[in-house]
Amino acid sequence: MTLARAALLALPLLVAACSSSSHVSTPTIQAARNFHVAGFEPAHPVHPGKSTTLAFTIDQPSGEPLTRYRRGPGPHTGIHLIIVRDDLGFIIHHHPPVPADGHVSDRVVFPAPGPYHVLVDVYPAGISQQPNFQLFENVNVAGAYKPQSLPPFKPTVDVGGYRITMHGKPKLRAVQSAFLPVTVTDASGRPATFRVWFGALAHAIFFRKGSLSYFHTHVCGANTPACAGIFGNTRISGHSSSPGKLNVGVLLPQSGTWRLFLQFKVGGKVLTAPFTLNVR
Ligand SMILES: [Cu+2]
Repeated sequence: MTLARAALLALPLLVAACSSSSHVSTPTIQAARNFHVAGFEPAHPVHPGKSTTLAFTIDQPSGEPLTRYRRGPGPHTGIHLIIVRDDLGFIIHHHPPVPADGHVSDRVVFPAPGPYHVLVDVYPAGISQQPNFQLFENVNVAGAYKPQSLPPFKPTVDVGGYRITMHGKPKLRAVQSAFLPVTVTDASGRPATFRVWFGALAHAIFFRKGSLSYFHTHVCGANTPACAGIFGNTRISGHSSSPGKLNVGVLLPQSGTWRLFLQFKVGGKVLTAPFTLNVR
């Protein structure tokens, strides 16, 4: 493994501690070095707009497939598949079920041509020193690809008939926790009612432009057991106690330009609101 690759691996693991519900102050990169993705499909370029089988097994250091995953309520279980195009123009977020033999198979529609970064966030059972870790794959989607540059920060995003507004321009600094106040209203201006989706009221997924470093927090409510996560000694999961309001916790490890994909379920559908954030 090259040094750069090792550093890349270490960063997502460091921040991954946030998405754990246990107390983590000394993250380790050991597990990611020893576990790996086996038999990944698709092995060849695929076509945009077509349902594609994405399949793999996580192999343990012993060479045996990992078959025991954390289960139960809350978002910190099983396998999370988070796929972004390298320019952060698209995101796909699935929690595919893991069958008894550990062989995961999912159907994915890649929306447009280009290179995609496939992040597998793994929550194994019975590894107390490390609640989760990430592994990576790539998929090439055939066709003409021109990377899109990220738009500057905009406080308001309209998606799926809803309006998502971030209040106050965020002043973010690397390795400093902060909360971003967000409101969501429907077409008539009424506060949206959030439904629990993958164990949380909202998922805040952050990727850094260029390096694709990753960070993930949740917004929890009264009806989301095991949702909160702790990073070091800092509780950074957000909370929502009234309709239409989300307080999004953030703690980014590096300066740079980040894309936040804020995802939640309202009116029977999952919406994704992207925001560009600058971190000093
Ligand atoms: Cu999540």
